[in-house]
Amino acid sequence: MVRFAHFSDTHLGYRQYNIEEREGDFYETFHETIDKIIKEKVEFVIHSGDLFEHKRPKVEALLEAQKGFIKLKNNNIPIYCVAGNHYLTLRKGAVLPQRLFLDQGLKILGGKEKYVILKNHDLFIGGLSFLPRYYSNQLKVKLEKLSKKANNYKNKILVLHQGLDTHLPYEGAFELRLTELPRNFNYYAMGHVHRRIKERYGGGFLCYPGSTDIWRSDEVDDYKNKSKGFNLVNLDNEDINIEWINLETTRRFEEFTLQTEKIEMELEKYKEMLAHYTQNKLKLPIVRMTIQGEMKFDNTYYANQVKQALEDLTLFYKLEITHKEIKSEIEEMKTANLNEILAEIYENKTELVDFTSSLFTQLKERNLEGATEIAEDFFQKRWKNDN
Ligand SMILES: [Mn+2]
Repeated sequence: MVRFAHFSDTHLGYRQYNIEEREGDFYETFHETIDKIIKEKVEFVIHSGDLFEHKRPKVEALLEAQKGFIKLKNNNIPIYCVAGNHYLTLRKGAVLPQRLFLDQGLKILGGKEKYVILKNHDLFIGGLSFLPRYYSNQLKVKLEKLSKKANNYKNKILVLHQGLDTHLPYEGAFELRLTELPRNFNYYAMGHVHRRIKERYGGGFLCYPGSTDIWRSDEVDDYKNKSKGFNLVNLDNEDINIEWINLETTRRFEEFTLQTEKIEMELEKYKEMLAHYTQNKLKLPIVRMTIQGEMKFDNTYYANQVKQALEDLTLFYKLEITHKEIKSEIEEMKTANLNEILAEIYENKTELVDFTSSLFTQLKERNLEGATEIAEDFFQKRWKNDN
């Protein structure tokens, strides 16, 4: 029986809404995770990518990571990690920031070395760095190789930072179909999707532990249902026990709706609801407030009312004023996924679809180097350089 912890998508250095406290929150949940992992007396830890928010992390983020890894090292807990999409770069000579922590027991999988073997447990841990959809054929070849190697061992773990079609269907952002994953592993330690997912696959379980903090507001629902945290895994071939460990330091997000007709009454109600944060000395929450209904006054009037009520009771609040008519128009708009649109434009020429969608994803993440690499690679493959 081997016992380990699995976490992911810590995004150290991320400063949500450009608020200093939100950057601090991500450090705090990271440290809570590390401290809880140490208490659980695991043999090793897996981190499935997006350790940092930026490809060139700020010094504060590097220092917090270092503190965490030193704690693990002092407890003799090695950490195995892969690189996520936040630092994709395939260029020769590109250096991952994780390399700073090699002396603290961190091991990078997916670079030169793609697996480690823990002989005492007859255990194979294989991992690959994130690859955009454009390279999905390469990804499949690499997976195939790892899968073959893993077959010589009783316990097999695969570490990936990729989106699967079954979990990122709408964004069209997946790089791999679930059915393309080799089936012989016992634990699939996944990163990239920020929701908490645990499902049966192949010879065991496929798990996204999700991010350790709320990175984007569309994670709030999942957080409310399942909390943020990490996985504690006991593994003995196909006998697997996975426990979800929840974090307590995650700052709360609240979502409120206001009807303009009853604005004063409703604001009073929300003020009362929010008062318990201060009373119990909890971190002040982040509130998303939607105002609906007939607008007797202009937006500034409503904005001021909300400001007076929420300013002191929240760390930050976001106000959205929706007019009924606009809302119904939006509801009628058809949802479309990027790859479906591209498939239509390019008449299903997969190579072009994958190229454009990978480029789009990289640019959306402001990863110019990643986009450049994909573009250069694409043109080199298709056309000979004539100069
Ligand atoms: Mn992420």
